[in-house]
Amino acid sequence: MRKNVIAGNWKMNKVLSEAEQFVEETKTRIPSEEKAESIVCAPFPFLPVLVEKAKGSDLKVAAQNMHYEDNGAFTGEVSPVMLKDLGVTHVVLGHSERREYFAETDETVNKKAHAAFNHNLTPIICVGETLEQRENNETMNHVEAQVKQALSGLTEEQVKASIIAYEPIWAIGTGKTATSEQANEVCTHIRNVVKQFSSEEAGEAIRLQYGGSVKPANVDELLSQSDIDGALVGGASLEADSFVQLAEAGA
Ligand code: G2H
Repeated sequence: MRKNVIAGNWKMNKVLSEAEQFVEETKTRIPSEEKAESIVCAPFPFLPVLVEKAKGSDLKVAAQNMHYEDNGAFTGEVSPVMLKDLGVTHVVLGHSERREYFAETDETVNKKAHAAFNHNLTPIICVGETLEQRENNETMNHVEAQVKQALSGLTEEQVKASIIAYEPIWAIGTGKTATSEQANEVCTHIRNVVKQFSSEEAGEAIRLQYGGSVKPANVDELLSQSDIDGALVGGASLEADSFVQLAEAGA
């Protein structure tokens, strides 16, 4: 009933010509939007060109971050108004790399989630625990707190439309994937938290991705889990064939 959503998070990789070539090579090979959603999360300078290139196809273009204000004296920042104006549809919020290196907090993630919905952008909200938190059995409490703070104040309809990416930090770019059972256990918990926090219907509707060293070889097993509705993929999304395989797995 929930449509899978496969998002490639390029992070700070590629130059414009490579990004354009990627869209050219993938846009006609990904599954139709009715079967699964396929998204590329690209660096800011590529966004207008990629949106234009992807027009008429089922490929959607996302940003990897944004500010929560519409405009103003925020040197170096990009606003939701700018993203919407370009034709961007989704925005990644609170990725662990932004939390670690750029002082992103649960509070700013929440402000950004509100700003995204105010401008008709779908947020992909990242949550996840460190290795230390996992070893101290703090995973569920930590992720629960992140989810509640990120979604605070959103309407039920907005919660339903949100995407949450569960990315255990110890599995990001390390080659260590959480087992599909470990990933599903946390996603089930997130869904239950959303059911209590918002409504039963919102918990059923919200889509939960797993992220952390996802690749064509492990995506099927992850997606076969009851509470995993997609993947947020870094390294394995950079290459066109690999991205197409991942997107096909979502269909
Ligand atoms: C986790 C993921 C994409 P990778 O950050 O968001 O990256 O697939 O390289 O672990």
